[in-house]
Amino acid sequence: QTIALVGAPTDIGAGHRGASMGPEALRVAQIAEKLHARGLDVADRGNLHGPHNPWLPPVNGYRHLAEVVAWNQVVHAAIHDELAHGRLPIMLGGDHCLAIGSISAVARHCREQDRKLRVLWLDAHADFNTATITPSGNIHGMPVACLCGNGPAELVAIGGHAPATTPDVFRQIGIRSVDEGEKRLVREAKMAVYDMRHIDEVGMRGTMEEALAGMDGDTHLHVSFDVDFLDPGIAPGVGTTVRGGPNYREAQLCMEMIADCGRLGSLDIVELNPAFDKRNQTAKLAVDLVESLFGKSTLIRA
Ligand code: DIR
Ligand code: MN
Ligand code: MN
Ligand code: MN
Repeated sequence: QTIALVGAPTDIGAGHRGASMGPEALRVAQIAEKLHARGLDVADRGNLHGPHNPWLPPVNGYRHLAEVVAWNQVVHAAIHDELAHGRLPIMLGGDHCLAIGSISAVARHCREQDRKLRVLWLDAHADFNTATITPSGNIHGMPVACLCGNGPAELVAIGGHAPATTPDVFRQIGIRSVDEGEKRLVREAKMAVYDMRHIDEVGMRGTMEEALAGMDGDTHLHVSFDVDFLDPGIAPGVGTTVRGGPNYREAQLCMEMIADCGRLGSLDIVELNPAFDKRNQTAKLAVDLVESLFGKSTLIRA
């Protein structure tokens, strides 16, 4: 199977500029070369194109809604095309609003192939905000809500099927920042949130066993990796750091256990912001973790 790298260089949904440099930082950190060295077939499709960031304040609770819609339409088409040709797409973001396009494409592909969907949402944040409760108007705080039908019609209907998916497909891991109004929506949706307290109490191993449970041979696993999932001590290169995230070993175990389950079908790497980084260390760490996600391990494992 071929891995397709799809760059989406925009910070259109974020509250800080610079995630638009994420795709190139991941390439400089040799994401293609490291995956190729693992014996994988990798094709770098280059970058998608979309509107520039006008850097305007929110209107009716959304910043840059029209531009966010345009970017997500382009992402949806590109990711769906890769899946339809049997490839494993890795979307190189870009901010997390782009997961509306990528995950709606994965959900559409699963409907077409009659497969089940599981989404692991690795993030410090629940990204379940709406226009009325958002503290920022930034759409990167809203993609899970939009994918579940709670958002503007233009985003909820991307890909033609509204809503794209339902809360029960999600497993959120590493969460430690949920806004006041957002807490109620997460609870009402019965979203499976494995927050940092859960990881503290049962460990990363127990958490991942729960998050990966119940998949079968017909399940497509999508991983949406917001780099702010990681503790800022090891991953400073993001716009919205939140202290108290998984450390290096916990993050490695998380990725290794996903690799071991053998179901990975698509991946987003989002919110990497080189403007906040030093010597590209966060991109290098993300690539190191992606190697583990694709099966790199210290020993040959039985
Ligand atoms: C915050 C930040 N919950 C918001 N969200 C972020 O603005 O909605 N998500 N940074 O990654
Ligand atoms: Mn996020
Ligand atoms: Mn398809
Ligand atoms: Mn986040």
